[in-house]
Amino acid sequence: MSIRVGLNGRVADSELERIRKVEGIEIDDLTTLARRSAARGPEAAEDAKAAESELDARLSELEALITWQPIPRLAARSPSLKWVQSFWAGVDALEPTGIFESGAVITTGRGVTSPAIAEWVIAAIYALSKQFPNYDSFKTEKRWTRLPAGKVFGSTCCIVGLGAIGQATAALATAAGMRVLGLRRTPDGPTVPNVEHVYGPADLPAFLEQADFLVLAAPATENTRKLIDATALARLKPGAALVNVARGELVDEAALADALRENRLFGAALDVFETEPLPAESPLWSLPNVIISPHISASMPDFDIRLTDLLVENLTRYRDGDPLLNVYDRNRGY
Ligand code: OXD
Repeated sequence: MSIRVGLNGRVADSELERIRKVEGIEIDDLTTLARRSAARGPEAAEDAKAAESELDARLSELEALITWQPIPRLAARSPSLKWVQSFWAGVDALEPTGIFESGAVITTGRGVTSPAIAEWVIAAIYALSKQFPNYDSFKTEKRWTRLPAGKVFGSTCCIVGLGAIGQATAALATAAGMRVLGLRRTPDGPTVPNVEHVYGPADLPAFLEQADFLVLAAPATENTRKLIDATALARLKPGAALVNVARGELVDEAALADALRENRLFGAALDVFETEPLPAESPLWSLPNVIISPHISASMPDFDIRLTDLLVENLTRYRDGDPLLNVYDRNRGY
């Protein structure tokens, strides 16, 4: 008998075909149903209700689920679920679904998009350093004003989080001639390529004081929420810049806006925010030398192929009873 695995998320047809070819697995594509059941507004209400009850019936039969977006009340609606594979590296969005308490194994998309995110970080570091956001705003005024440029080569890149994204960033930062320091939960773990020194959470102040570019690449956990608050920002050198590709929760956004407004920081590149989409009233929108992108640093043309490589591998392992890749550990928070 085959294992029934739900899929909630779009992948290219060619990749869906590869997933469906894994023997012993029956894929139930719930993507459209989940989208219909989440539709809001009076004209969608009837269809949403019908979709919701069909989704309930299909969820109740699943042994595993591959998901892009969290399905509301997943644990209650899918009591026989033994495994959930997320598209994402960070699985914090699954928290309200109750799945962490259900005993199901959760696996993440760790590593799938880390090369793209590392490229975004380095592109942002160069753009901030060379003042591209300011020049871009001058264009609208046809203004010819020269600004002092910073230098990336020889500067210090401090990376919080040395998982797949942190390590890919460290490799590119080293190639750009930067000195790389890292901070992670367990400083005494194995050495990390391209990282000169690994600090632990207790050394945060000494770590921050060295940063020309502070890069956040750690998951949102109890220990990292608001890690970069007003006190942490005050530790940074005048003229340092912040790059956040982790989660908005890691930063106190109001304190960051103050530090930028008062020119204590040189700039910031932000792909993630406390609230997404970033509300129109956020002061970050109008601050100079701030790069804002809509949580897309992971975007890459071959995402579906790389994700499918992981899905096929983990589906095969699950079927064969072998250890899964990227198992999420709730105690560590990643
Ligand atoms: C992730 C992301 O994969 O935010 O978690 O891109």
